[in-house]
Amino acid sequence: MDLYFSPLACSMATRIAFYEAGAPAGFIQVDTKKKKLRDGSDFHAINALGQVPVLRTDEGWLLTENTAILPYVADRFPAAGLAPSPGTRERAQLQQWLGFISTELHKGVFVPVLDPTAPPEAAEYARQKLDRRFDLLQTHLAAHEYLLDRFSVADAYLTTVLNWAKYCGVELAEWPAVDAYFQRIAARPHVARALSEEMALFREEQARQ
Ligand SMILES: N[C@@H](CCC(=O)N[C@@H](CS)C(=O)NCC(=O)O)C(=O)O
Repeated sequence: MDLYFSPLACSMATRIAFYEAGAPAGFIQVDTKKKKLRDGSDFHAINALGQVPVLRTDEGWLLTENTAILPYVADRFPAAGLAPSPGTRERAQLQQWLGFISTELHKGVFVPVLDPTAPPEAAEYARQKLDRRFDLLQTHLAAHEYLLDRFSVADAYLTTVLNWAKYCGVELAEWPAVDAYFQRIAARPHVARALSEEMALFREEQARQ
């Protein structure tokens, strides 16, 4: 499988899933501003929206959307236990968390707050929504080590999104259980590897720009 990714973007969740699963994977870097791959080819030919992540499966078909890609990768490597079995209550709870992270945090709050082209009113509106959502996380993580009973692809996604807090003035320390969770998950060897590799690629990309 190949992952079209941009350093430190939401696509990092899938890199974490690959590393946690010990899965063989290729990584194709995308400049999401220019919509180009490193070889200069047009990323719109891969995803009409010009967004990462895109997964090219072993059969060659393309899959977009974190909420689809992450369970797909987990299901392809079941021994890693990155997602509960389909049809179970726990699997429904995984989908619930993925939906929450994707819509309520990633797109609903962090994208407008981080996007330099967002009107200040849009960023402010989104920022106002953050506290209630982080309060929900705080309550859950004060009582749970992971989002589910064990590490799952939802933790890979949430950690990827929480990693953006420092770039937009969100003080994780205001939610101590969320902060402790982020530190704990970020210290997992496979997560730490993904974070440090993508940070290096992010810095390289910044230098090129
Ligand atoms: N609906 C997509 C959104 C993915 C997304 O927002 N990707 C961002 C990076 S975190 C991106 O590629 N942004 C570039 C753009 O929107 O032009 C998903 O959930 O997978």
